[in-house]
Amino acid sequence: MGYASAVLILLTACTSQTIVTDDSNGGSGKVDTADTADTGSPPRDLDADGYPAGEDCMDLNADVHPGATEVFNGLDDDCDGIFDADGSWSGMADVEATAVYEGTPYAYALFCPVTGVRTTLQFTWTLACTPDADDALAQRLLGETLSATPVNDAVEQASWTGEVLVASTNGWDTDAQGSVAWSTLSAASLEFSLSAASLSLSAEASLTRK
Ligand SMILES: [Ca+2]
Ligand SMILES: [Ca+2]
Ligand SMILES: [Ca+2]
Repeated sequence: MGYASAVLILLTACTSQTIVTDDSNGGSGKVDTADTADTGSPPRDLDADGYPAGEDCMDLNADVHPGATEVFNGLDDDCDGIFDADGSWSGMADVEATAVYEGTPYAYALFCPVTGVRTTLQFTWTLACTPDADDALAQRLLGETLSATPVNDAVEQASWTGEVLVASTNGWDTDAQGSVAWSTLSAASLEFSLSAASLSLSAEASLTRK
């Protein structure tokens, strides 16, 4: 064997030995060419809506993902952290009250702020009227402040109906019947009324979400 042939055999032997030294794939003896490109598992997208878990706040519902349309369903459809019409609400109410004093009815028209906070299952709100401080009879009949709050603040998806507690700082209170109807995620109308021998009252307000 000549010198050149010996070197060729040696090089061939060394090359073969180098290829099989990677034994990290379980000892199969095959070259693991995927090692350098292996960056872990691909992102999960269980509902196959194009948004992987993490970015998709509900990866088991293809209707819920960033950019989806938020609707009244108790879910955060667009994954922005806000469910349905949750948030702070406010508006002004036109309130008409007629109080009977010594057989004579006295009518008052008031413009009263309403503030509320909606969470997925509740809408807590308060109306607060302040009759004319210079009108002694209004103060006597209605009080310094006349307020209204829902007795039960649990809401359906886009509506609420129930009893409203109307209370005066003069120390009396009475029940009214009311409702709130959401026309959109950012607009709602509120109304309530009562009719009793000594007091009748009606209130209407348009509310908007901040
Ligand atoms: Ca998804
Ligand atoms: Ca949302
Ligand atoms: Ca929703």
